[in-house]
Order: sequence, then structure tokens, then C-alpha cells
Amino acid sequence: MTLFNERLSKLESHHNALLAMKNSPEKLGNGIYTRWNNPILTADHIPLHWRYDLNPKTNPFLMERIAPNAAFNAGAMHWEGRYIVVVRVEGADRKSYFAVAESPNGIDNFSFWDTPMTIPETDEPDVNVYDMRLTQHEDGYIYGLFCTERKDHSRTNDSSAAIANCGIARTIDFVSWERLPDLTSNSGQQRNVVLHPYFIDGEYALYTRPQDGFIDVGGGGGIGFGTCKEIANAVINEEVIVDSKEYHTIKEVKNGQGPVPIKTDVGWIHLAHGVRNTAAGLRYVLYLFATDLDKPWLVTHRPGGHFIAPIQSERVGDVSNVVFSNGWIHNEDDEVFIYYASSDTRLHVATTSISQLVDYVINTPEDGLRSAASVQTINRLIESNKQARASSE
Ligand code: M1P
Repeated sequence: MTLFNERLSKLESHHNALLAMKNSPEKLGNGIYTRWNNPILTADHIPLHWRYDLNPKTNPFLMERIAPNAAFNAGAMHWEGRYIVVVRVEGADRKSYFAVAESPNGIDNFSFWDTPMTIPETDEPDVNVYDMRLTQHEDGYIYGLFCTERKDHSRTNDSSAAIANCGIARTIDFVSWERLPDLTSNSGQQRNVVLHPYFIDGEYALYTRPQDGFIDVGGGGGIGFGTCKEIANAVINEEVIVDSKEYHTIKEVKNGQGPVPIKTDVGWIHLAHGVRNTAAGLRYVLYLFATDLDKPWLVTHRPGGHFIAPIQSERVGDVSNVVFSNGWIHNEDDEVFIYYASSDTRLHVATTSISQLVDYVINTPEDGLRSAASVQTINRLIESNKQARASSE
């Protein structure tokens, strides 16, 4: 057997085994959701024919020619009975692109479609694109809103200076994408923009994240909300802050809407990320809040603290101490699949149900914003547990 054939056979059997691997749920969990033990997608899941020149004449050593670096932050949708994720794949060259992967059950056996997604560019080409949020809108299209990043040419002395904005594309089949003009708003920059699935007062409604700078949100106060008459020329003139960043909380530095909120009897349940600074750098965690069914910019429930934080091996990766989510799926059985990435490296799933999310949102105490208030909240729970025990004896 030649070196080429031997390597190819090993690579294929390793790759096939990875894609066929069954996932298993954690044993006990916290009662709110169940983490699944294996990441559902990693750089190793990227198809071999995207990475290797498979011709022995031009690649006798069977070297990897186009290395992937990571597969993470994914939009998600239950589409035609299939669990679809639109993954942020990052190459060794640091460019991200989108690729669709699908699974029969939402928890394992994810495999990428034959080619990465081709998203047309605008007249001002994107340098990097990432973090697509998928919305099945009542206008009939599936929208993908994503971050488009370009160099900030006004700051000539800073090679890192960049401008983030919201790119908009739409499809009906995840194969052909129509690119629309980027969002226009009064904020200097935008990231984490999400299209609401319904018209509000006849207009398209978007969750935004106004920010002054590329990393720092500066004066940007939190997760915003605005409407626009057209989506093919999306202009938001006014943004209100829905959920603000807050001193000494999990979202002290910044926050951002995750996927499209899920509609429930008690209101829209939102998954978001909150960021605080530490001596070890920024720490990203996920949290939930709920908004009014008719006015989805008014917060009705604010469970305190994080919902998902990085644990164990999730803590380490290209950007350590990060969990991020821009995709979840609510299926017809009221099961919820939360797709979250860890440390900008790999994609995981945690499963829960609408009943559990509603219970969590309603019954988790709010952040009292002071240590003494936290102790009072714990003492109230201890006291009610004592009373419950006494009345059952
Ligand atoms: O590196 C952590 C995350 O940083 C950014 O998030 P935000 O817009 O809130 O600052 C994004 O680049 C995101 O993709 C990344 O996971």
C-alpha cells in the first residue's frame, strides 16, 4: 500500500467514526437542562475533501492543504423535520465562513453538507463574517443576520481597527442566498443583531447591540430594539434598550441577544450572552430573560445570574472562558435544543423543555445587585424549606 493510500484509509476511518459517534447525556445535571457529553461539531468534523487535495499525483504525502481551526457559534433551525445548524467555521487563516450541518435527532451524527455556504458580497466586501442568527419570518423567507467585519480605514495607525455591522441575507432552501444591503442604524457599529419572526405594527423588528467600538461597546447600553419599514433597505432610526448592561453582574461589560426568542404562554423567552472583565480576560456566560408577548421589547422576567457558564474542558480554547449561543431549536414536542459553543472552538448541545424554561424564568430570583440582597434571597429559601419540612412532618 502506498503512503497516500494508507493515510487516506486512516483519515477516512477516523472521520467516519467521529461522525457516527453517539452522544450521551450528563448523569445528574441541574434540573434546568441536560448537557450532552461530546461536542457535536469540532474542526475535525470538517469534510476531508474541503481540506485535502485527494489526488496522489499532486499531493503524494496527503498533506492537509486548507486547515480548519474551529467550528463554533451556530444559528439553528428545525427545517423540514431536520435539525439544521449554520456553523461559524474558522480556517487556519482566521477567516470565518458559514457551513450547514444537519443531524437526524439534534444531538449527534451532525455532518456538513457537500460545500460551505456561498453568501454574495455587497459592493463593500466583507473581510470576515460570523455568528448567523436564523429567523423563519412570517414574510415567507428564512433570514440569516450575521456580523460583517471590515477594516476601519480611518484609523491608519492601528492594524486591528475594525468596524462591525449587521449583514443580511435570505433564502428558502439554505442553498441559494440573496444578499441584501447591510443594516443602517444611528449606532457606530452593530453586532448580535437578530430579526424578530413577526411584523410589529407592520414593520420588521430587530434586536440590536449598538456599540461605539469594535470590542468595547462604549456608550452602547445593552441589547436594543428597533423597527424598519423594509428589510431590503433596512434602516433603524430609533433604538430602545431592552436589557441593559449592569454594574457587578454577569453583563457588566456588554451583552447581546442570542438566537430568536422562543414564544411561550408567559411571553418570549430570550437567550443572551453576558460579558464581564476579569484579570484573566473577558468571561462570557449565557443568561435568560423574558419579554411581553405583544411588546417584545419590554422585559417581564429577569432570572438572576448565568444560565450556562463554561465548565471543565469547555473553559479552554482559542478564546478561553467563553460560552456563546446564537442558535436553539424548539421542536413540535416542546423539546428545546440549545446549541452553545465553548471558548470559540467547538459546538455543544444542551437539551431542555419549554416547561423547564418557563419554570426557570418565572422562579429564579432576580439579581438583587448587592451581596446583602443575595443573602436575604438565600435566607428566604431556607425559611420556606423549613416551613415546608415542618408542615410535612
Ligand atoms: O470571543 C467571544 C465572542 O466575542 C464576540 O462577541 P461580542 O459581540 O458580544 O463581543 C463575537 O466575536 C463572538 O463571535 C465571540 O464568540
